[in-house]
Amino acid sequence: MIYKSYIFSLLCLALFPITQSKLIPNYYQKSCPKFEDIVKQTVTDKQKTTPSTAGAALRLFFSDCMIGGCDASVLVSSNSFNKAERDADINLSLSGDGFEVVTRAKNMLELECPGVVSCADILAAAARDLVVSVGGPFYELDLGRRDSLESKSIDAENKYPLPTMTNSQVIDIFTSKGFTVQEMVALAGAHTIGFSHCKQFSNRLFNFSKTTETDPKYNPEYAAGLKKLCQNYQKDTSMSAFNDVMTPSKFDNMYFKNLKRGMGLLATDSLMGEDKRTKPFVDMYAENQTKFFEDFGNAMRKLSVLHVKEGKDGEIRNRCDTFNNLNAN
Ligand code: HEM
Ligand SMILES: *[C@@H]1O[C@H](CO)[C@@H](O)[C@H](O)[C@H]1NC(C)=O
Ligand SMILES: *[C@@H]1O[C@H](CO)[C@@H](O)[C@H](O)[C@H]1NC(C)=O
Ligand SMILES: CC(=O)N[C@H]1CO[C@H](CO)[C@@H](O)[C@@H]1O
Repeated sequence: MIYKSYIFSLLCLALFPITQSKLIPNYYQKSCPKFEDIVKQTVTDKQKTTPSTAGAALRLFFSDCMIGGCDASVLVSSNSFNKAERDADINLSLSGDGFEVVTRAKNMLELECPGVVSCADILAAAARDLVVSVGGPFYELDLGRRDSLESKSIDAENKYPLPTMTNSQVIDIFTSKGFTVQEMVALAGAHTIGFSHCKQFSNRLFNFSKTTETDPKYNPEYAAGLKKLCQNYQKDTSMSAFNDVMTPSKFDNMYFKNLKRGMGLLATDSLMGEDKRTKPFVDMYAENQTKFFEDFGNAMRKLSVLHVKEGKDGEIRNRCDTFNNLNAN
C-alpha cells in the first residue's frame, strides 16, 4: 500500500512537475461568471477618477504576496488584540486607494455571488487589470486563492525590501522567495508608475554624507527638482515624488532608461542600475520594452502564486478587512 502510494506520488510528480497549487484560470466560470467583468469595470472606473489607484494597488499586491503569501492578509485592519500587517511601519506608506478599489469590487461581487470570491483573488485581478489600464502587459492569472486566517505585523519585518538596503540584501529577499535576479529586475520595473514619499529618499538629498549633502549618483538637475519638491517634507509628510519622473502614469520601460541617467528615485533603484549582477538586465529592459513586458508578466504570475492558501488553510472573507471569525487574530 505504502509502495503503491509512493509510485502514485512519483507519477503525479512526473505528470505535474510544476504544479504547486490547484489554482486555475477559469475558477469562477460557474460560481461567479461575471467575476472578471466586475473587477475590470470597478478598477477602470476608479482609475479614471483616481489615477493614483494603479500604483497603490500594484504595491499592495506585491506587499501581500511577499509577506505570508498572496492571501489578502495585508487587507486586514488591526484591532485591540492584534497589530495587523498593514499597520507595520512599511504599511504606513501603503496608499488607501489600493484598499478602496478592492473593497468596491468586493461589495459588487457580494451582491452578484455572495460568499464566493476571495479578497486575495480580487486583489490579484485588480492589480493586473490596473497594470493593463495604464499601458502595461496583460498576463493570465490562475484563480482560487483563499483568504488568510491571520495577519501579524511582525511578519512584515525582514521579508520586504526597503530602500535603505544594499543590493545584496534586496537580492537575498527575492531569491529566498524563488525569484531569479532577472525576475527581480523585471518586477522592480513596477516603479515605472506611482509615487514615493520624500522621507524614503530624503537622506539622498539633504543628508547624504559628511562631505556631500546630495548623493552624487543623482543627475544634478533631477536632484535640484527633488530638493525643491521635498523642501518641507518633515512638516508635510504627504509630500511625494513620481517614481518615474519622465512618464509617471504610463506603464513602460522608462524606469530602466531613468536608471541609466541618474534618475532612479530610491537608493535601491540606483544600486540596481549599477551593480554588475543587475545592470545587464536593466540595460536589456531599457533597450527592449517587449522583453520587459514579457518578463514582467511572467514574474507577476510567479509572484501571484506565492504561498497561496487552499482549503481549510483559508476562507472566503465576508469583508476584506476582517476575518469571518471575529475572535481570530
Ligand atoms: C526591489 C525592491 C523594492 C524596494 C526597495 C521598494 C520600495 C518601495 C518604496 C519605499 C516605495 C515608496 C512607498 C511610499 O513612499 O509610499 C515604493 C513604491 C512602489 N513600489 Fe516598490 N519596492 C521594491 C520593489 C517593488 C516591486 C517588485 C513592485 C511590484 C511588482 C513594487 C511596486 C511599487 C509601486 C507600484 C509603488 C508606487 C506606490 C504608489 O504609487 O502608491 N515595488 N516601493
Ligand atoms: C541629518 O541627519 C541627522 C542625524 O542622522 C539628523 O539629526 C538631521 O535632522 C538630519 N538633517 C536633515 C536635514 O534631514
Ligand atoms: C526584444 O524582445 C523580444 C521578445 O523577447 C524579441 O522577440 C525581440 O527580438 C527583441 N528585440 C530586439 C531588438 O532585440
Ligand atoms: C508603526 C506605525 O507607524 N503605524 C501607523 C500605521 O498607520 C496608522 C494610521 O494609518 C497609525 O496610527 C500608526 O501609528
